[in-house]
Amino acid sequence: MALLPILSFPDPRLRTKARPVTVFDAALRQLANDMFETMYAAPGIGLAASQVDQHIQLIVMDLTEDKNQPQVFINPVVTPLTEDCVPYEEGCLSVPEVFDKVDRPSRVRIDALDLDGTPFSLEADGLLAVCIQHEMDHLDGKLFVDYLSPLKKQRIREKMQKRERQLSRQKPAATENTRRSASSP
Ligand code: K1U
Ligand code: ZN
Repeated sequence: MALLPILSFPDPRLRTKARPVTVFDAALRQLANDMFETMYAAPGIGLAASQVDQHIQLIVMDLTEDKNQPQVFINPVVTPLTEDCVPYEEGCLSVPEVFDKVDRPSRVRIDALDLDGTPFSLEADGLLAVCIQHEMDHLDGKLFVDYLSPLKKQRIREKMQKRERQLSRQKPAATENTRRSASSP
């Protein structure tokens, strides 16, 4: 098991579109396990492979406080089941310490594969519906800050860049992220 570095906004690698998974092997299982370890340590309730610079359609999630209901979604397709949208104060491990309201359809159907490549479907509402839509956006290169006003997004970008500078002063080895994100839009 390994803790993986999580990319931070505005790193341009977060804008990469994830490709479908075609091989269900030990390496995929290992990546999913490492993503769970990374998500639990953060701590978070979801993580898309895009956030750890692996651009495949793989999402891990665990919405429980006891961290005992791990869920894996591979090549997921999410279909809204209602036009009703509900606001939820979202957070993101790639935009640390920022929370804001996003409106999303309140009920969705999820069609996905598990780690063996076996298809499954479920209907989701509440936090599961919010979280899967947030993670699907990651696979599509989209972030929750993209739903906010340009002014809010700019302030968040500046806050992240300041945070990145402070972190790289404390820990010079963390400069790779800073270099890559400094020139991004
Ligand atoms: O994708 C991510 O960046 C993970 C994100 C998922 C998410 C949370 C809330 C709404 C939509 C999507 C997080 O996990 S942020 C951290 C968080 O919400 C949390 C952390 C510890 C306990 C409970 C929640
Ligand atoms: Zn996120």
